[in-house]
Amino acid sequence: MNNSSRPKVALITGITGQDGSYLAELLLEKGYIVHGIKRRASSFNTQRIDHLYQDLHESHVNFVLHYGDLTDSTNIIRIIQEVQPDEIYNLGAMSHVKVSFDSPEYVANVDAVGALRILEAVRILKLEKKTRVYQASTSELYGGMPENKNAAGFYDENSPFYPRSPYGVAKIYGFWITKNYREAYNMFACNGILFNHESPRRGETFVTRKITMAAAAIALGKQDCLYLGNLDAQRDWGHAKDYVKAMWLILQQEKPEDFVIATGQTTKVRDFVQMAFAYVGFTIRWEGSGADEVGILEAVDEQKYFEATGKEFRVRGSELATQNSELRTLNFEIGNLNIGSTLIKVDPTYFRPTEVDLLIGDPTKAKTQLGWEPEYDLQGLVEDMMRGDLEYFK
Ligand code: NDP
Ligand code: GDR
Repeated sequence: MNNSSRPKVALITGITGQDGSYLAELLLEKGYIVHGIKRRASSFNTQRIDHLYQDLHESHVNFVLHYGDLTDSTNIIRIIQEVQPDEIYNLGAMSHVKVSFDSPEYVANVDAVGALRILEAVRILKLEKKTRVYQASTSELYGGMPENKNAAGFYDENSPFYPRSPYGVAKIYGFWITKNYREAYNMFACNGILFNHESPRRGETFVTRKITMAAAAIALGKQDCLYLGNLDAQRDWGHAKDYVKAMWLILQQEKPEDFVIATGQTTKVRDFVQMAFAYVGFTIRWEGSGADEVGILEAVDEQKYFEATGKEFRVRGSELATQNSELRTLNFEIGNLNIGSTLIKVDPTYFRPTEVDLLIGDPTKAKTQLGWEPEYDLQGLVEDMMRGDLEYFK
């Protein structure tokens, strides 16, 4: 609620995505009326927010969805005019870095010009004094250039940008146009420069979710092998639930400013693989190198495996299987899994034409100025994602 005790009104683009869904929950908890823009699709795209749906025929509706698209200015202007939001969170984007190499022009239209369309709509409607705008900027702006880290070895609010993908290049326009509208028109428009954040709701083609889904499916005998790209890429991974809190805090400040949101820790993709598989008791051994590298099941902690899956792990063997029908059933349930099985293979299809090798952010400004503190560490994130995916596959 604000001073006049009228509930605040927020508009979220990208409400059907990972962050949009957590942010909508957070704002509803805080008493906001939440409006969201969803795209018309031939199949359902609202799974992450279905639990928030309200029948518009009910009396006290505080969650409303509008059909729209960031490529359509007239639609954006009309929705903002109708909603008269106190806060806009522009989270809508084609957010997959690898896919941005396949559809660069579309990415520019949505991720770059889309941000402009939001800001221009606020200006055209003369809402500059009323409406605050959050722009979803990203650590991809830094491009992982080692020479651009600060003296302590982190990327912070003052580090230079060097984007390495059509996605990063589009997002750099979004960053600067937000800053320019702040300076040119005195708008309360801010960038959150968020490092990677994940959750059980993460899209299934991003690397962390791909790994946790595969670890769960392989442990349950529903998948044989996981194909990955660059195992040595390093990312600063946090939990999306923590990061949407920072988005809100950024718009509650007295002055509009930009903030880095990160954990300050970086981890290799291959180590995230180890952590996810360790949740089901598996140890992975790496063999080979480059495109020929594989991950092999070296050992299984049977107790951990049982706690995570509810199944007993037994080394597969034809003698055992013929002697004992119970074991035969268990072996059947866990498919072809065995000590020595190749569980991970590198597939160069997933390599990127230009890669961001390492990202690590310095969240000091957010911690001191916003009072932001994440609740999850990486281990907590992995556990949350593994629990979700084991549940899903069971
Ligand atoms: P998701 O990919 O999960 O969600 C993207 C959202 O944007 C979806 O709701 C999607 O709709 C919507 N969208 C895509 N294209 C359009 C369009 N043309 N018009 C309107 N909406 C569109 O991303 P996240 O939730 O992970 O990220 C949210 C934002 O934060 C994005 O802008 C992303 O680039 C940025 N970001 C994300 C980080 C992360 O680690 N997650 C880190 C830093 C920045 P649909 O469901 O129909 O596809
Ligand atoms: P990223 O996330 O590109 O950092 O962008 P992603 O999870 O796609 O990749 C992270 C790193 O893992 C390597 N990798 C793979 N990536 C994918 N997707 N699939 C694979 O099989 C695979 N194998 C290795 C990648 O090469 C990369 O180095 C995310 C998105 O949410 C952006 O929208 C956001 O802006 C940034 O995070 C911060």
